[in-house]
Amino acid sequence: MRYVTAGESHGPALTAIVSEVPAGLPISIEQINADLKRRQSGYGRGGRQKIESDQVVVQSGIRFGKTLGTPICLQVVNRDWAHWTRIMAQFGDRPEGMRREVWPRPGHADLVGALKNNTDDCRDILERASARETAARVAAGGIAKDFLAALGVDVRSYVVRIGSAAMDDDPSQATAYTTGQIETSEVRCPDPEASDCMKKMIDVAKVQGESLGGVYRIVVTGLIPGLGDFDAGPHRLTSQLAAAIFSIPAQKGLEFGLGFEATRRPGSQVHDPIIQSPETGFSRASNNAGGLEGGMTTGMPLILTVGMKPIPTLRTPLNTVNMDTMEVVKASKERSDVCAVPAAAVVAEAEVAMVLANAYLQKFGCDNMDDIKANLRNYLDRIKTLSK
Ligand code: EPS
Repeated sequence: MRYVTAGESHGPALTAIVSEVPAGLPISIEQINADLKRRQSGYGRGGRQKIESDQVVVQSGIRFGKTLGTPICLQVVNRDWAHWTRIMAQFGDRPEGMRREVWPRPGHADLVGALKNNTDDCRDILERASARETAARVAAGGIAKDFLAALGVDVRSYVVRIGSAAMDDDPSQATAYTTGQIETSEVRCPDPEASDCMKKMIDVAKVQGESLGGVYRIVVTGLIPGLGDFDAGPHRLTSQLAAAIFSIPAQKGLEFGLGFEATRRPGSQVHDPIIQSPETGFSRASNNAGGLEGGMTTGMPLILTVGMKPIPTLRTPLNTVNMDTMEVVKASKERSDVCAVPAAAVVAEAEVAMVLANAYLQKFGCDNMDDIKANLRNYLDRIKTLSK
């Protein structure tokens, strides 16, 4: 399963084409739209989210609620396009006197993108570098999530920290929280007290013209052992998950399971003892590894902890250099969010789901859901005892 997205932040629409999807997979458009809404929500979002109300339009690949095994084209309309038809016009000459963006924001793609692509207007860069594109990823990831759900796999996320406001939590507790606890919080944090602190922190940052980053966890349950491979670097699920997380703008850190804490402990307090029973087959007595050993899933929950940097657009901007005059000036003040950590976690769910869906398809075939499920059952029976 692969996806490609197209679309600028203030263009007519975002598009995702998801290909190599097996036939016969039930698709929940309601679930995809619910995820798009979750991505738009979260305390600390800016004015743009009041304009948009993201809903997916399916252009191909689905019939009577199930996939056809053909490319699925998904579209999310940009309502804001109505205000940008002149600035983002696809054809015609640039209108006389139209402002160019020549005040690149530190931390954003503006400057390096402009140097690289040889443009004197950072808008040519920032329109695509904008995190608006992640709406298309969430739509695409919805297909992967439906595929995983059909195989009994659940992907969720919650926020651990925003700025310096954190909940008291460690990765071993990551499976303890219910969807209700997470999603009723405006910052998607299951601890109500910590949620309030995070919201206060966002309020202060907003007044100061600041932005905030934070930390969130991705938790995947229902996985089988043996997804991914140990035979080559690119086949390791660990490297694929890391690439997927770092493909999301502003994600700067990633820990698996116990993460960096494992580097402080001796081996006996890090590795998870192996256990076995006729009912459950092989398992682990603990899950410090976060569900991965040797680049493969162990069958224990997959636990990723991700760090996001603060958004680069500041209402109290940092110094930059005017690209026309080379004078020191303040960076441009694009309308922006104060904090998008709760939203980034939803995007990461989609990215992780796409990696895991691919790992299942690689292992069990990819034509249709019935064959995949039969292959999966056969595999699970075999690995319970390892007898041939
Ligand atoms: C973004 C700037 C803001 C954000 C945007 C990412 O958009 P605008 O310039 O239209 O105010 O709201 O994110 C989204 C639109 C979104 O849907 O996530 C940026 O510069 O990266």
